[in-house]
Amino acid sequence: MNKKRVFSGVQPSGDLHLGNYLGAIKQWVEMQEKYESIFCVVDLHAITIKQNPEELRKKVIEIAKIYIASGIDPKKSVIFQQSDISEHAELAWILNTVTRMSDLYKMTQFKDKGGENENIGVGLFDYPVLMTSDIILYDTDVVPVGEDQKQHVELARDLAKRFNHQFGETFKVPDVRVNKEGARIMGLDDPTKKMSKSASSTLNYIALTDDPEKAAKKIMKAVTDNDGIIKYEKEKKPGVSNLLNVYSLLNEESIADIVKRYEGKGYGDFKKDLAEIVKQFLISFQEKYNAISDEEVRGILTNGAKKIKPIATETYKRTKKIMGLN
Ligand code: AQP
Repeated sequence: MNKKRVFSGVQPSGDLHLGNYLGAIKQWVEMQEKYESIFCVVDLHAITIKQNPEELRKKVIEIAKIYIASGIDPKKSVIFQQSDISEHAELAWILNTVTRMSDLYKMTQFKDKGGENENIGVGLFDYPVLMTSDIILYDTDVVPVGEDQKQHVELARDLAKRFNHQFGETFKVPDVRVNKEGARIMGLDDPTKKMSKSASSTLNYIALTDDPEKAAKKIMKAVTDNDGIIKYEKEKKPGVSNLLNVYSLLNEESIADIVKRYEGKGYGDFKKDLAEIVKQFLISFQEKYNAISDEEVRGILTNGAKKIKPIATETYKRTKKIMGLN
């Protein structure tokens, strides 16, 4: 039986953080064993906000290195750069013609990123359509993402179905997969909002490229509460619950076991141990990251694009044909 296909990606903008790793990349690593896996560095998405071209070039290499250092094996999975395959943008244009303004106005991420502002870029508004194109271009079965991207994958499902209904069976309708535990890692300085690379303070997140000592200090400074009891209560104790979540995912241990171990102990002990876990995780991650050369990554991206170009070409041809285009 043919393996099911997985597709996902991360934007080469800002610093990749523990939220991106625990919410998305960590599950990709597990899934690559069972699925035919395609992981993209989505640079066309990154340019929906202003980027410095030189920085962007570097960032693409950095993200691909992060994939590999996290455990994505280029022998098992395809890793490629979105702008290497022109069909992403071409199919997005076609999909624009079946997308309604009302579909996109509903997207909470667009609203969060300043949807009310008249001067906001059209690209940011259209971002979910490009994301739909990324996914359905490869006849994707499953899209593993963090909670914040779930709505976009649901739109991809709707657009694929709408297109199929209008023109005839063309696209596979993808399923979304959100990892229950890492779905939403919260900001360390404000645990009521998601950890985000565009946060105003670097105390909000732990970047995968952060100095491990400094990262440990960020854990020590993380916002908690005053009742001094270590337990998981997302609504009442968002800070402690978030730290428990990170602890559990990095140490591969259940939250219940961790809570039991810290019974009667204070936040100081708990944070100190978590700070050490984060530090050790980063040391080991960065060791792998630093062992990969830029040249190697460029080769992997080029090979990845070569490998999957035929799938994209076939889907795009099929789409044009069914619509009466050349
Ligand atoms: N805090 C988070 N918890 C769990 N998963 C998260 N993801 C992002 N933040 C969290 C998941 O990471 C993947 C890649 O995301 P992206 O960088 O392409 O875009 P994003 O979701 O917009 O990430 P950021 O950090 O929040 O960026 P900004 O600040 O620019 O908005 C996705 O699967 C995402 O769900």
